[in-house]
Amino acid sequence: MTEQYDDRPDFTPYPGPAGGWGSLRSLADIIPREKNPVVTSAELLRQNKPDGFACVSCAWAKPDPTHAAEFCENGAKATAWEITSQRVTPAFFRQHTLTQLRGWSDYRLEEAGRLTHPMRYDAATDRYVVAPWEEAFAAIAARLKPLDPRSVVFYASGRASLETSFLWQLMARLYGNQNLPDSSNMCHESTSVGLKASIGVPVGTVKIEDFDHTDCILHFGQNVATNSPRMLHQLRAVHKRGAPIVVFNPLRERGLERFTDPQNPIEMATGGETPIATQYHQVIAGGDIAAMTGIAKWLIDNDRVDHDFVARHTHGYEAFAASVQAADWADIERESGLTRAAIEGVAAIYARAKAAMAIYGMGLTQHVKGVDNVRMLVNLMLMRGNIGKPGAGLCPVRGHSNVQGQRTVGITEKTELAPVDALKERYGFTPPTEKGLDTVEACRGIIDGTVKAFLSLGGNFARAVPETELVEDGWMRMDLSVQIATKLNRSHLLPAAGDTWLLPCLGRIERDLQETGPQRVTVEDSTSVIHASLGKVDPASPHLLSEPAIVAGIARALLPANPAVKWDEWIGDYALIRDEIAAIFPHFFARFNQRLAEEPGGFWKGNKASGREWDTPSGKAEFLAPAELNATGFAAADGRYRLLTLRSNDQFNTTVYGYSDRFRGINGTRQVVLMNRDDIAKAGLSNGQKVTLASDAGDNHDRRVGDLIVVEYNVPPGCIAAYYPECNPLIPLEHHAEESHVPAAKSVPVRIVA
Ligand SMILES: Nc1nc2c(c(=O)[nH]1)N[C@H]1C(S)=C(S)[C@@H](COP(=O)(O)OP(=O)(O)OC[C@H]3O[C@@H](n4cnc5c(=O)[nH]c(N)nc54)[C@H](O)[C@@H]3O)O[C@H]1N2
Ligand SMILES: Nc1nc2c(c(=O)[nH]1)N[C@H]1C(S)=C(S)[C@@H](COP(=O)(O)OP(=O)(O)OC[C@H]3O[C@@H](n4cnc5c(=O)[nH]c(N)nc54)[C@H](O)[C@@H]3O)O[C@H]1N2
Ligand SMILES: [Mo]
Repeated sequence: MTEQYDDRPDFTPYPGPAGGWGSLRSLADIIPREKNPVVTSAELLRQNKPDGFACVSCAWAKPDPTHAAEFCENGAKATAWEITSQRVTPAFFRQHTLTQLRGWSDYRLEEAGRLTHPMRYDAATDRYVVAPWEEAFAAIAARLKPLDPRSVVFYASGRASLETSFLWQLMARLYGNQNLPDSSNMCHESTSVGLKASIGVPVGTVKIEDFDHTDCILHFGQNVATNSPRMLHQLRAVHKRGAPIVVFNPLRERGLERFTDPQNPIEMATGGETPIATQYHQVIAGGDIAAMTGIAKWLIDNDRVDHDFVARHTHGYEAFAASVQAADWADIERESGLTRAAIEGVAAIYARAKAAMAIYGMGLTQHVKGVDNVRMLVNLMLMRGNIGKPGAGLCPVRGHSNVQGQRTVGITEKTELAPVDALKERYGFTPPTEKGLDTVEACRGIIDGTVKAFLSLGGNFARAVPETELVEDGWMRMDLSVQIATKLNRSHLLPAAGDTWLLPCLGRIERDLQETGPQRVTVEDSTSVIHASLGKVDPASPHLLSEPAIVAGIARALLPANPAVKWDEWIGDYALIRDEIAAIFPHFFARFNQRLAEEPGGFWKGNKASGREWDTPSGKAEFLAPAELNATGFAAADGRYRLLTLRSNDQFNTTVYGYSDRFRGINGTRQVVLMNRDDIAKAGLSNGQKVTLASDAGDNHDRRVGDLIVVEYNVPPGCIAAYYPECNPLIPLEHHAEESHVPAAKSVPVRIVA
């Protein structure tokens, strides 16, 4: 798995802006790479259009009306990746044992192409062999029936549609558990927990129109050009209006510095570029609470707090203000890595704005104090009344294209968030109320043997989670592993001791033909807008089933007949699933099908906090003071670094499209560790040397990742950066956000072993 793509890796800083010709050139590379020429024209133009398919990449909002071409470099990669002409056929599995395939890189596995047939693992030959769908459903049900429902996990990765996700949670609850961990548990769960407590909704309050009205953006820990590139259009427009964009990020991410709009012919022709960030602050990893505390301190000292809003709409201000005033500037400077003057400069910019917006990503959520990071950002917004007016608000940038929507339709392990009464009434059963397992708890169960079966609706769980080695060992002792997927990945290569099934499904771009004709599905974007998506491309194989059909197939075999639960009818017409969603969640989805028809650009599901209605125990927005300035959850020590795990510009989570992290100038390899020049010297290392990283969590468990090339890089001292998922074996399972259980992947304590 340490396979190097190129034996001559290249580390040359990237001279250009994000977007621009570089991104078009990269597109020209991608299309032939996936061996699919049709992707360029017709398919891309249908992306994110009312009559087209919702992009399978990120969850960023689609403006209405849409741009002429509402796609981006990485959306195009995701499309090409899904509709590749490469196939993983039964012949492929005749050639390769799972033991052999475990030696392949993530890149090579997925590059092999789309899965074509339902497969059962045959332990005698160590290979996947073809099995008919009905046999798969019956065998899975036979394994599950005798198990204690508490020992079974139903994981969902955030790409699956609202329709599939609804069926998934219903199947789990009818079976008898709410062990429904979601990729969101590794991602924005800190947001869901933090925002809920502070402002009463678990999601952001910003709508795309707010970008037209904002006077200032504070931007924390999100890599726009790579992970939500279409947002560059909004940021560019904000910048052109003269509104400041202040960035906090340990790395100088190119897309936040400057951007050329590849859809703007004049900029492309003249080589013009728009700077994005007005100010760029290289906060140290885990230093954001300190930086925000400094900003808050200046606002208080200079009497720039909106006292009217605070009195009318909030609770807990006095205690919060006292804690901010007690913070010492020397501590703030040390913990943030920024100077007092720099922080005060930001505060002054922020104080001038009539409407300010806060945008953030994994740089805030994936820390031991990730929930405090989120709450502190809310505190800053509340201090100046920046929630619930045009141009203001919170904008957590979600990951997978429907990850927010899955939570909306009941994928949750928490009873208080589940529609227990509605389910009970409509389907005539008693839904489980024992709290289910989240991602970290599911991993604990896999490791200690209490989880016996794992069903996965997409994703690459074993590769995405921390503590790789123990999780993989435990995985292979389970009774059952069921993987519903489009492409081969590492989680599929870990056979359970009992049965292992690999069930290939249609992708969202593909035509989904059921009894009543072609079916649409729906997704929710980062701004709570619900969109329909209609697949147009021929399925990768005639043997594929849709995700809803696979879920229904398992459910039908597993569960006793229930006249209110009409799996067959629902699969024949997904509009009926939407009627079920509307019945269970009427406050968001009343008249679901009608609204889709009335508002082809998508409909907004609503958000109380953005109307200044605070669904909290006090009925007000809560100021919640963090206990510490440092978000890492561990102390500084000699030789201990904070490791940030990063995505490159050439991957989607564990899917590695290629080895070109263009904007960061890292090409030909992912086996790198980015280090500050002084740190390299201090550690007695040299640029280009290979090192091993070892976990320094103080729990005496030996975790190592070797063969990493030291690359001198502009990162703050004490912070080093390397790629996810290659470095996941270094993350202890118990190194997670305290309240949300999001693995703390943005500051992992490690040592360097030369
Ligand atoms: N093309 C593409 N698009 C994607 C994805 C993908 O892998 N590829 N993944 C999708 C998913 S699931 C998600 S969740 C999102 C992820 O999108 P992002 O939220 O952008 O996640 P990351 O790329 O992991 O890291 C975000 C940034 O946080 C910075 N950072 C790290 N530590 C800190 C810190 O302590 N403080 C601050 N202020 N910044 C810090 C890093 O330097 C990096 O620029 O993107 C989604 N979109
Ligand atoms: N160290 C570290 N670890 C991290 C992170 C980090 O920043 N650092 N980020 C975390 C985050 S934010 C997330 S969201 C998780 C991601 O965790 P996951 O969501 O579990 O992982 P992905 O890599 O997105 O899943 C990729 C696989 O999904 C399958 N797939 C793709 N499209 C479809 C589809 O349409 N249907 C089905 N059924 N399957 C499909 C393919 O088989 C593909 O191999 O990782 C987390 N892990
Ligand atoms: Mo994510």
